[in-house]
Amino acid sequence: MTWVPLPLPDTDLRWHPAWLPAAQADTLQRRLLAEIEWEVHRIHIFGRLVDSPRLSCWIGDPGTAYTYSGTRFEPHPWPPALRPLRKRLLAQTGVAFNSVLLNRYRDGADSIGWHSDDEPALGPQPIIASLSLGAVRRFRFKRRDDPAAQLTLELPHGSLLWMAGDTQRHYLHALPKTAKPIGERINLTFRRIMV
Ligand SMILES: O=C(O)CCC(=O)C(=O)O
Ligand SMILES: [Mn+2]
Repeated sequence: MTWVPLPLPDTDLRWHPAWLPAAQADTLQRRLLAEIEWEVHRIHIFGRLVDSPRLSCWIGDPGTAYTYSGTRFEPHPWPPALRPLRKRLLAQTGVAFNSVLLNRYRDGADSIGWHSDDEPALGPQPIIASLSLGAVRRFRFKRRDDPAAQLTLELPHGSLLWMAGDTQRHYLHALPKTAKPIGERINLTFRRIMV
């Protein structure tokens, strides 16, 4: 598979703007909307427990409980719609992802704030494969020790973004709110929890 490298110093960042053909991406989005038990995750922000501004579901193999933003999530089992994707990722990248966080942004008011996916359970150099479905949203990186060092991407339906190496160590990322009238988007971040 041919990745397009993304030019951000001290990262291993690449993407595939059309990893899933549009028809497959449509079907997958429809199935996930219907089959996933979408939940509002309660997370800690600045010491307060709040509803996150999106819907989510943590899925994984037994033993892949995930703690982020101070809350622990037990994994839901893999739904049939996701099993072939996980196999395809293994075949194409050699990485045996054992979990995936699904986020559903119902409209432009849903978002995810600046963070990095650097939980200890992901190891020192987390490998994350991020699949986007639905409305195109802006995804931003900024360097921790130099906030002027930034990269902005528009993540289209069916695109796959690869974050590895020291990406999480040096950079934060976010999906900001938008005032544009915009439809639903689902994002899947495949991860490997060290069990
Ligand atoms: O929705 C996205 O593209 C990113 C989601 C994200 O950063 C996360 O789940 O940690
Ligand atoms: Mn993230």
